[in-house]
Amino acid sequence: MRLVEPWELRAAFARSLSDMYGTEVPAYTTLLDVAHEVNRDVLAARGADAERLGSIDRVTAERHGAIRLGTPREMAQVASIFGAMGMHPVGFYDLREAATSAVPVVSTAFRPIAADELARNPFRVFTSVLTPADRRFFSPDLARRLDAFLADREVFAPELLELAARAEADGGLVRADADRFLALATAAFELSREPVDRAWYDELERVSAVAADIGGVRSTHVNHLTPRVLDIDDLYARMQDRGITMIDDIQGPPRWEGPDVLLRQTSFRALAEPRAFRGPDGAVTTDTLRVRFGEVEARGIALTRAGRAIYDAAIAEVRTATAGLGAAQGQHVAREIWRRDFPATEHELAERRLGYFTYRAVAGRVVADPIVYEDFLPMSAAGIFQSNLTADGSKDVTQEGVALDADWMAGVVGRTLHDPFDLYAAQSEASAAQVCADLDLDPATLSPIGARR
Ligand code: OOG
Ligand code: NI
Repeated sequence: MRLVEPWELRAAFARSLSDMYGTEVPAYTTLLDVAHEVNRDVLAARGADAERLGSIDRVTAERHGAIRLGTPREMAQVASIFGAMGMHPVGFYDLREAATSAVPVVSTAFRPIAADELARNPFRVFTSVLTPADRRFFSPDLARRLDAFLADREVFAPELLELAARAEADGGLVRADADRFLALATAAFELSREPVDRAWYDELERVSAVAADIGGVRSTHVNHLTPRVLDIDDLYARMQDRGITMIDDIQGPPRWEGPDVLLRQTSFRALAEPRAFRGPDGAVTTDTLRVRFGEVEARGIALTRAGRAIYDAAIAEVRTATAGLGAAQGQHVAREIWRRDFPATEHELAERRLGYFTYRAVAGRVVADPIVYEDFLPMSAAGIFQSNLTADGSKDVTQEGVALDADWMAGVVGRTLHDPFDLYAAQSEASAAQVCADLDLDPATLSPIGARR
């Protein structure tokens, strides 16, 4: 019998999660409508050029989700569930350092890694895990109770994990099992209706709203699902016209006339949603929590390590230079810094080896196509986390933080943790080798002559 393949599971899961989220979070549906309008208008205005960083079919279906888990065990479990969908852990993000508020998590992203898999469906999930051992946030006593609470909960049903293991071993699932797997996987990320223990939630929230969101309840949930848009400034304006309050900034590079690089993101604030709470006397009451929000993003060209170093320095300079300025004036200052530091053409990005490109032969000539950035940015991620917190929480900087790194994360998920730069470089080099073979060129002499001016 034919197996439903990993990419089909991934595409179906992205759709099913999007349908669920749309039913539960109405503002998300508005965001999708507006994103579609913007993409349609950009396509009409710019034609084929609008598809330079991905076909309109890919961009229309494209989403990233974000989830937050409590323990290494839950991380290993989700790695298997995403593994069944052909999504692999890529990159390590330390939000404890990137955020000024108390965000006691470290993260990776699960995503497809091969170019053909990305083209089929690029669904990715930013996945964070709580760090109770970090004394800057948690006292030994609170950490002990938090660990015990988390050890006792079951976020992923045994049947879901069993199907995930089977899918990974066999390279897919028969139709009936695939349907069951998708239903269970979607349900695992719905918001639970189980009453929240008020005292426990509040105690954690005093330390960190993120800690309460993760460790204050017995389940997990997707906290945003992000569509991709071709003009994020236009989307921002249209959302505000519809009366949806957006956060102040678009994170990442400013809007400018040069090539789009990396990632620009913005979001609307988490909405107050009714939730059941259990008080110390056992009585259940209704109150609200703000744990699900909406985000949108525009993607640009992946930068090499050299390009990224320029980006990181520019972003740091922008932050200092624009402190206290309004959003519009801030964008103006940022644009000036970009004009000074970044090449204004794809051609120069390629020639200076600041961006990643693939190469192909067209009529005996080498043509360079940009590689789209498939990952996340720690500063933007921290910004998105922070803009949606109800309170800053507390961080005792006199305490020593616990050292966690990419190797730690690889051990936790029990798999290779891919380095994003290595993935882009390998893709670029493979295409360069191919075009040299096709045109009988010496690879040492290959220059990205085809990149656009
Ligand atoms: C994840 C925030 C990071 C992004 O797009 O940078 C993220 C979270 O809020 O759990 O999704
Ligand atoms: Ni996000």
